[in-house]
Amino acid sequence: MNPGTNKNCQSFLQESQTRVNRLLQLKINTQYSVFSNTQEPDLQRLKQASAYCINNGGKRLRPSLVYATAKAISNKPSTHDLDLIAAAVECIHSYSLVHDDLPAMDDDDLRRGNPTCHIAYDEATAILVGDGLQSFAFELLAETENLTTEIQIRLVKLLAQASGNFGMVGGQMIDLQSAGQQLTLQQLEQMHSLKTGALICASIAMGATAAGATTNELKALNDYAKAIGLAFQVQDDILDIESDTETLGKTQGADEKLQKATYPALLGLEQAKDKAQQLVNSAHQALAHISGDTEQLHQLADFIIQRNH
Ligand code: GRG
Repeated sequence: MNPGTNKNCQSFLQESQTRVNRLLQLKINTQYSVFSNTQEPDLQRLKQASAYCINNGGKRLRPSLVYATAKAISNKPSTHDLDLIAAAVECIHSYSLVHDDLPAMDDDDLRRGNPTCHIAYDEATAILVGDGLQSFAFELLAETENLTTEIQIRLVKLLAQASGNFGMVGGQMIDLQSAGQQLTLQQLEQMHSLKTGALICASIAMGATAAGATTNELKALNDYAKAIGLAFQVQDDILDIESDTETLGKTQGADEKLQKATYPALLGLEQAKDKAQQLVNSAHQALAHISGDTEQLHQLADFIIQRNH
């Protein structure tokens, strides 16, 4: 955990990690239990590789946002349903990292401090792991038990839109196309709002939707989400310069090596830091419109720019 992180936030993040990790482990085991009797070695390899990519020490920021948002709105959703929603979001995130690391994309060999999936296994397996995690996410959403069908469908739509062509996939495409090119600040912002911002926004919108948020609450939370989503990316760019490979758990300096447009490259390091802080300030302001317990959302906003990996 980061040395600078508030103690309450640390324990909340740890609690969220425990909850979502337990659910994911249980569901992966259940999913494959039907095959283990047949001793099917190829599926065992897929199971092992999927577990490798899911259980490798991610911060679980997006699940934490699901939990914190739901708490800010109501205690309506059951613990199990929230765990399923949090796990679904994390599966999409983990799949995106597995595919992002592939040679055809960012071509990285280190992720969360371990060899990337295609290095530990092989490229074809890594592609299938990502594909499987993506489908698994929607299966988990379909397993929620105490939500109305209308809410379930809204959750499916939120996650599909955020991860699809007009969300994460589209953002990744823009990112790949723009390597080596000069982007304006506006273009950079648009790319990140799709590539990483959309899934962060969806985590918050999904927690809020499951908890029965009103239109006004959804709007305030969307403002919060957009601000922390962008702050997250600005901080990621800063860490790529200031941190080291061991702390990051991925290759430091990769942005520069791939000639990626970044906030520090466009604004300068100090101004990038100011921008991250301004975004977090506006996230705090957005929460003023929510009357429930927003303490954890405030802490997560701070964590996003205090994190060291
Ligand atoms: C392959 C369709 C497709 C999309 C990939 C999200 C993404 C799009 C690529 C990730 C590239 C990257 C490293 C972006 C920087 C922001 C980011 C998502 C960092 C990793 O997220 P964390 O810090 O990771 O939440 P952990 O490991 O803690 O889960």
